[in-house]
Amino acid sequence: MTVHSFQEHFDDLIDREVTIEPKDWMPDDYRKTLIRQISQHAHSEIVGMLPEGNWITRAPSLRRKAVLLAKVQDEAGHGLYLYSAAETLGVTRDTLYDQLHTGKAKYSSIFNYPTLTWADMGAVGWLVDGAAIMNQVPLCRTSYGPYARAMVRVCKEESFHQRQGFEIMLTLSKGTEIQKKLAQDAFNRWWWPSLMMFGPPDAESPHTAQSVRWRIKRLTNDELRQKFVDVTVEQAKVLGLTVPDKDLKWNEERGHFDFGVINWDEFWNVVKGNGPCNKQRLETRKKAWEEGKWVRDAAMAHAEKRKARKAVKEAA
Ligand code: FAQ
Repeated sequence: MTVHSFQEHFDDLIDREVTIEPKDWMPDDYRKTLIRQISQHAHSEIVGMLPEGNWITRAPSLRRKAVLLAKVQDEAGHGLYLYSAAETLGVTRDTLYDQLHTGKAKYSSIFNYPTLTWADMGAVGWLVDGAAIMNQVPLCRTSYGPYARAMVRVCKEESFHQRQGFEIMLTLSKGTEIQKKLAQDAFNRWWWPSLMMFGPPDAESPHTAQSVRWRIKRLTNDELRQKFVDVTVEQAKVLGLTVPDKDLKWNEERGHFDFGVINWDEFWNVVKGNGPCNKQRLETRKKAWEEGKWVRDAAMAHAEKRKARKAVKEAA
């Protein structure tokens, strides 16, 4: 087969919606794009454990603590599925961690904001996990098999995460005046950064057009953002909370909500490392990596011993 016919075969699989598997031929740029997106996604999951991990010891009841702990552990699991999916493309996990720790790799802007009150646990679950699901459900049909399959399980768990966040917001918004104020304050702080999670506007997104052609992305950044706004505004009504956007208005003609202008300077500033918590998040990840070295070394030594014992047994 010539490179040309490999390319034709690949294009045909994409057109027929047949997933691309690790051993299939794929264009270099398709591989690179997947490694970039899947690894950024994996980093987001494990850095994303930090803002909520911050509240595990301060959860207001044993039930809330158990639920939050389970949710944060799920995010670690999501990171692991995603790192494994990235490894099937020929990159090592050590390389990916190194890119995260040296600041070369991106992770979602949203995790560089602080979680100031318990209500933030509600807002993060409701809005951040809500935005994550909106983006990830279409990724269950992404063209790369291992990524699509990882997303199926991730989405089931994200759905529980979103509901637990919404339930915290519902409890607070039906509580005392102070609790309602806390819920509204958390909503005010997390709304705009959640809209930024979907990435820059399509017109300024360098990767969207090609990723849509390769069926890596099934919907564009703006399409997903609009779907999120339409769904979440209705949920805010159920909570009795006010969307912090004076320009928000139902547009009969479009059949969607119009919303205000997103502060893209803030977004790029956070992406470039200058958000409120970027430095703290990276330091925490690096410290966890360094302090976990003895665990990795012990696991390797144990594996070596088992291998040696097995070899002796087989030789006998
Ligand atoms: N933050 O051309 P595009 C979660 C970068 S998981 C930082 O539009 P693309 C679960 C982008 O990488 C959240 N950087 O790029 C959870 C690119 O930079 P590069 C993560 C961003 O890839 C919940 C440049 O801007 N989810 O929350 C962001 O086509 C609670 C140009 O952008 C995923 O990763 C951003 N928000 O579209 C965990 C989903 N947006 O690489 C814990 C999978 C864009 O050229 C607690 N990823 N950039 O240097 C995707 O769907 C896509 O990669 C997008 C970006 C939509 C994020």
